Amino acid sequence: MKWGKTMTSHIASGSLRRFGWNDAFERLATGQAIDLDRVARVLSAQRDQFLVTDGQSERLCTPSGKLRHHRHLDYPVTGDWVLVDESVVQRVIPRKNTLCRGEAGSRGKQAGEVQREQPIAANIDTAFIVSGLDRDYNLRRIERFLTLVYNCGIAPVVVLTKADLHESPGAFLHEVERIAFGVPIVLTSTKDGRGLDELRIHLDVGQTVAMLGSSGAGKSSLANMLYGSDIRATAAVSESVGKGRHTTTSRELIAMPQGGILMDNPGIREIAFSKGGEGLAATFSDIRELAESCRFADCSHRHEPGCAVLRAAATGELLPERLENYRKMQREMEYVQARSEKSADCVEKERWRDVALEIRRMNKRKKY
Ligand SMILES: Nc1nc2c(ncn2[C@@H]2O[C@H](COP(=O)(O)OP(=O)(O)O)[C@@H](O)[C@H]2O)c(=O)[nH]1
Ligand SMILES: [Mg+2]
Ligand SMILES: [Zn+2]
Repeated sequence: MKWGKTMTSHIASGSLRRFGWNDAFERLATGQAIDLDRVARVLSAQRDQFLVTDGQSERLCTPSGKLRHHRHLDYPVTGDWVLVDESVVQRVIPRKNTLCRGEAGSRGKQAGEVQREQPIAANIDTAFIVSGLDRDYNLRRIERFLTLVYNCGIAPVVVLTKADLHESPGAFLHEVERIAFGVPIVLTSTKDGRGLDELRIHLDVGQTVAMLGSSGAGKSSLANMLYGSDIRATAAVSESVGKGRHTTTSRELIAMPQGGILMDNPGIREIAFSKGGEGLAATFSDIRELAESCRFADCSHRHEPGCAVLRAAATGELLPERLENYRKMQREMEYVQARSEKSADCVEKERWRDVALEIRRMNKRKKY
């Protein structure tokens, strides 16, 4: 145990690695003269309380006053590496990537007031886009998740669960292959264990995998199968023991026997687009390729003459639903982009207001 006590940084680094610490973070820490004894990873985050681990033991921490009062600073989220003193989280170590929450229905609600992207999880290597081969199955939703995941700089894997419900689930696999170019697609079933070995590859030592998908997709069942015992309450369990057994809010990061770290995060299904990502281009590489043959370089593929994308949609080469989904996300991203420019402007104004106050204070002091 190293809380409060000191430990050689070599040992500290070793324990942290069990939770995904790696050379890149270590270089960063060394560059910022961060004492590894104070580093911990956030297993779950509530408003004023964080469950963190140093790789050896867990503890509950509170945010420092500085974190609490300066909302422009990174506020800890699940998956973050943080600096801890006693039981107080001092700050977040720069993130590799971030998943952000969308503000559902907030478009246009707050006229004038701009909300910023709200991070919900950080430092993720791979995302399992979990989709049940039941009513949950929806190609457009998979496209959406792919775009979101690419946008955040995370590698996607499409996981099609409940394969046991079908005679020949391979047909679904082929259908998804046509919208997820070059993405690993895995058919799984917790009834017969198929596909689990393919998933385990991604849970290699130091790798953090987040499971995204609708409620009921089979994420917790998958976590249990991969772990080898029931560590997550599934819908089946909740039903059998009745209400009041919702462990989904407790620990969101699980150190897996394979050496990797799995994030079963219920809130994650609300993720929204962040600005400036390459998600659309990566997910819709077919549209991007078609666009190269459009007459105009800045073709919006909506009404222009000589548009190769519209032509492909008309001939059926490109599915109209796919094009529609692309446009929908394009509009959302344009909105996010515009909003973030606006919010940068607000932040700048805020900063200047602070500077102006400071100057006024200094001038006052000078008078006496
Ligand atoms: N037939 C079948 N049912 C499954 C499979 N995986 C999960 N389920 C069921 O799907 C429901 C939702 O599973 P759960 O893991 O709680 O989903 P979560 O909300 O994504 O965590 C439960 O009733 C599970 O028993 C599977 O591979 N095959
Ligand atoms: Mg669950
Ligand atoms: Zn075009």
